[in-house]
Amino acid sequence: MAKIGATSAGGVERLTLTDTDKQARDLFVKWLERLDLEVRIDEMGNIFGKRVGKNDALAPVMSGSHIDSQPKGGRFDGILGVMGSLEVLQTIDENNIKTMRPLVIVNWTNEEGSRFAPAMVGSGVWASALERDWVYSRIDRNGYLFVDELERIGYRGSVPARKWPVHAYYEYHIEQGPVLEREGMVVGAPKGIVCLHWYDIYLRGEANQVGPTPMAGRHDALCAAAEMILKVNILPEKTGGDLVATVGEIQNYPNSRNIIPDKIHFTVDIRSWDDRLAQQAWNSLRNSFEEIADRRGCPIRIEETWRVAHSRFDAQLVQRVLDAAQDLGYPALRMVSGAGHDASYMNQVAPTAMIFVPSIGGRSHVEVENTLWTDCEAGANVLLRSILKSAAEA
Ligand code: HGY
Ligand code: MN
Ligand code: MN
Repeated sequence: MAKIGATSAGGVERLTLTDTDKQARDLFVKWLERLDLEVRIDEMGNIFGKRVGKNDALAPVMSGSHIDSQPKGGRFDGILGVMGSLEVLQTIDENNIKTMRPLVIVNWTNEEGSRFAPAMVGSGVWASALERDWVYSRIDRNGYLFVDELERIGYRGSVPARKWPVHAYYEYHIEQGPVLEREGMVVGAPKGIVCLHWYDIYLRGEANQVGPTPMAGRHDALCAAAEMILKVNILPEKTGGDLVATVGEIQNYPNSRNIIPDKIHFTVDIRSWDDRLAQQAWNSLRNSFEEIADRRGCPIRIEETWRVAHSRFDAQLVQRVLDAAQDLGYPALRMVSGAGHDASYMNQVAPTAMIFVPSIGGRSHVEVENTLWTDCEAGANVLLRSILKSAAEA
């Protein structure tokens, strides 16, 4: 899989709905068919592979994650959970195990939200948390429409992207942070995922020639943005708690060294386990943005693009992950996920838990993202055990 979209520095670039996403999807579907799974693709391009159970009328146990990546992303984020689930199904097959409940593996469309915002739209529409046609209408920075790109790569399925009963959902994923490595743990069992708030900020200034235009009276949109971006960065220090706040993306127009910038777009990402804290933080940020915009004569437009409340996973399933790790002799830690995952939405419609393995150096969303193969194997073993336990439940 890592050959598809491979970058020169050892990472991958498989932006959602691009040709590399398509190539990876096609390979994934081939592997599903090789396992004689019943393959379904829904209208969001989510790919499901189903293995029948002895009592096929029972709600299935589902497991999966995402194939798409960040630009210059890592070889493990998302794909580890897809390949881990595939490995579990292959292992069950090789051992001629017939589970009571059917098993379903899934690849969710556009978990990353980098090319088309927001993130997790495949699982979000399936879980009825996001509206399909709104997602279809999203546009990337080159003006491409989500639905056109989904059509173009041939993954706009006919099956409605609408939830059906799921007995348990497991998502296997790298931690993407420093905790497991620092604590010397092999497996992480997140108790849940923080809330995620995404905002888009648009500023208008007044373009002019940089030479003759006096400093006084300028409406420099990039300076207004710079002041706002520093406010975002110092916010967590002021609020305290586990809040994180980041500006990751910015477009400056016309971006010419000798024109005063007059159009800016930048993004704000705020996260916390405490939804109230995140909301308060945003309220105070929005007030300071408006004051800066006013003082600098740069009108502001704010889009509240996306919000997902913090998700507390099913305590019994989280304990099952910890027990499986313990049975297998892997040191395990209960923790919180600072990264968003499709499990946030799945948790709204089915009992959900995740399995983490360490990220070397705590790095992720970078080409040097890496995890020991022995840790990958440990996580897959815990996933296998957890799935088999849930699949045997009446
Ligand atoms: O934003 C996230 O945490 C995830 O990569 N979508
Ligand atoms: Mn991910
Ligand atoms: Mn990611």
